[in-house]
Amino acid sequence: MDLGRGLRSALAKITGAMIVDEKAVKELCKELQRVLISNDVNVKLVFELTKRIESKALDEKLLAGLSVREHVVKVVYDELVALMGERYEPKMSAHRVLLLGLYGSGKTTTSGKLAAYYKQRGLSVALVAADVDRPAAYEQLEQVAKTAGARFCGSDGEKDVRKILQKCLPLCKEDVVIVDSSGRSAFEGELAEQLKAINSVFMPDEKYLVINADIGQVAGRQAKEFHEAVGLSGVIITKMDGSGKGGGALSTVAVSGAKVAFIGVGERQGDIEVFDAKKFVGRLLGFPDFETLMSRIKTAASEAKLQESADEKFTIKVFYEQLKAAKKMGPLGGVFSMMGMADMPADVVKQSEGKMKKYESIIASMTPLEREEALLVKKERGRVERIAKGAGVKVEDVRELLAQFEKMEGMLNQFKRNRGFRKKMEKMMKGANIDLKQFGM
Ligand SMILES: Nc1nc2c(ncn2[C@@H]2O[C@H](COP(=O)(O)OP(=O)(O)OP(=O)(O)O)[C@@H](O)[C@H]2O)c(=O)[nH]1
Ligand SMILES: [Mg+2]
Repeated sequence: MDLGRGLRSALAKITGAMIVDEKAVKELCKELQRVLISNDVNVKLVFELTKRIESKALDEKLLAGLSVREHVVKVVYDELVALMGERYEPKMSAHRVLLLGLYGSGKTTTSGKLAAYYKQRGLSVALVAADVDRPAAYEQLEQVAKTAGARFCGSDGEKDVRKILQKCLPLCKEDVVIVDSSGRSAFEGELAEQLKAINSVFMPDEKYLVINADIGQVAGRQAKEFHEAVGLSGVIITKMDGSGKGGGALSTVAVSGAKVAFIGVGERQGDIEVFDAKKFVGRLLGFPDFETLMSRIKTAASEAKLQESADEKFTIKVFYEQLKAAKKMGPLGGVFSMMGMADMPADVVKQSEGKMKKYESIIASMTPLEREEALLVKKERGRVERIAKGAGVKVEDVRELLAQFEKMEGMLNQFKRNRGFRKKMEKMMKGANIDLKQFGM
């Protein structure tokens, strides 16, 4: 399973759990272990992480205003952020960049991406072709430079990297000078010699190792190897868009001591991001940052009076209101259970704006009684036809709305049953002198 989806479904278990107690936290940790390990995160790291989550979730004092559920989500979020590293600050003044790495890792593509990145921020850029081994590397970089609007310099056919640099450095007066270097199938002596030669003539301020996310955990070892040989200032992980192993690559690089500087998220020149663990984890979990999540949950809850609706009679009208609220929350629509109510099924929330308008006119064509009793409409075909006609939609549209309503009603009933169960639990806990409130419930 994809890392983000796996993490979201693990967390949904806790936000949707009846009781957030030790057992629920342990189950969450097991689920996190499964998801992270299957995404190639190092087993030892994963166990350390879940051990910390368990102890923090259960022992740490709650922050003001957070329920136990929110506290646990926050602990998980903080620990994942710590696992993935930190935020990188790229230099925004004149500097020299060397890109290095194995075959096909994305060095040449990344040269163009960085060029575009700095150009967009007002710095002039030159690209220097110092890959002396790959056939046509010169032409490839020339093309890349053209696309990015950067100066290009190289010496076609020249095999000595020193000579290339001695020719190009005096010519390249741009703010940012980026050197693209040769790849190898594995790190070895000849490549090290070449990189050392570039190092001594070019004297780069930044040495970025370019790594393909596909290699997963091996990324950490590779970063260490290259660092020991030539010294790195950061790592760029490419192909984060297509790999299920990105989490593994990021986390092992973070513990190897190297910093993740940028991530590549596609083949085009714009597909590069400065690495920011918070943003990255936030996106995996489906929200931009934790504070935003909390505040949006709270506003949405009060706006739509969602809290009460779990006990109210569930009618087509209430359904429509909730659907609107869920759509408004966007990717947060799946965290209703955090507020003590049933999540709306994802496929129900996915209605297009056009559909929403149709639903609205369907509801407007219903009699007040029909709005209260959906069953009436369902049972009598005549009503469905009348409503469809009145709303100017097809009979199927009305049926679809009814089907969606029923789906949500089913979820809600299940949720309510759980709540009934919770009441029973409360009674039992009372007998044992345990107050659920101490768990924020
Ligand atoms: N999807 C995706 N593809 C990428 C990304 N970065 C690079 N690629 C692709 O990966 C392939 C190899 O990229 P290059 O930039 O040529 O790699 P290189 O490290 O210069 O390779 P050598 O010069 O052979 O050592 C190309 O097809 C790129 O389009 C990325 O972030 N996402
Ligand atoms: Mg290349």
